[in-house]
Amino acid sequence: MPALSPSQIQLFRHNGFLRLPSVLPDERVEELKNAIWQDINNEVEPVVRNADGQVVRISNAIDRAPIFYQVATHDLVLDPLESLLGPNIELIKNRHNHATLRTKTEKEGGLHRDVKQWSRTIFTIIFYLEETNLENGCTRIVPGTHHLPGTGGSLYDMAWANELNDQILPVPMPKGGMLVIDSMLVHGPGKNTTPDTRMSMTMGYHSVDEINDVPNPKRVVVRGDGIYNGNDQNY
Ligand SMILES: O=C(O)CCC(=O)C(=O)O
Repeated sequence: MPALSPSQIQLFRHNGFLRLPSVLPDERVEELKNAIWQDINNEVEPVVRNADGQVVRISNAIDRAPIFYQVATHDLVLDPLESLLGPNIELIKNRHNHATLRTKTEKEGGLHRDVKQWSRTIFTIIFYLEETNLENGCTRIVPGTHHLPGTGGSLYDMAWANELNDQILPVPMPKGGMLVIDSMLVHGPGKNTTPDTRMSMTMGYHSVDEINDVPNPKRVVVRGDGIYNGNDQNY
């Protein structure tokens, strides 16, 4: 049976986001958090630092401890993704593929998209490793904006975005919860006003490109096959 119902799929396509129906098992979340803390504390490159020099992001997550890849390809992730992307799915190594710590020091994250054009969109999954709410800066989205025109410039630069400030919605999530968004959806993290951390991991996925037969080392087939269906072999 498909992991998502036709109504859930339709809502995702209409609104550009969907809370995945399941929550990751707690022991997987704890294992992942431990691995993230270990690499943050040991400052294992590549990392991103805040203005105080503190490591707040570890990049290239899936080439770190096996738990990163295990969570990114868990059945609770790939089953619903299969409902949205079909049977052949790639994990993208050069967009997202990071774990982030948001603390009181960071400003509210700017609203942005993850890709420039709707014909090249990907699907982003944000894995919440701690509960997120209004106080610790849950993700903010503007529903339906994945249907608005693409951008030629910065992913933060959308000429019409200011008109939509009143339409921003917060999306609180439980620990272990997962939010899938169409990456054209305007979104961004809120401000963490608490003394605690707000830890998350972000991954990007795509259907296998059936008309590309050039192996792409920045993509990993995580479900199904790397099919090729170009017509250059059957004139
Ligand atoms: O954590 C969030 O709320 C947003 C994450 C995000 O936009 C990203 O990782 O690119």
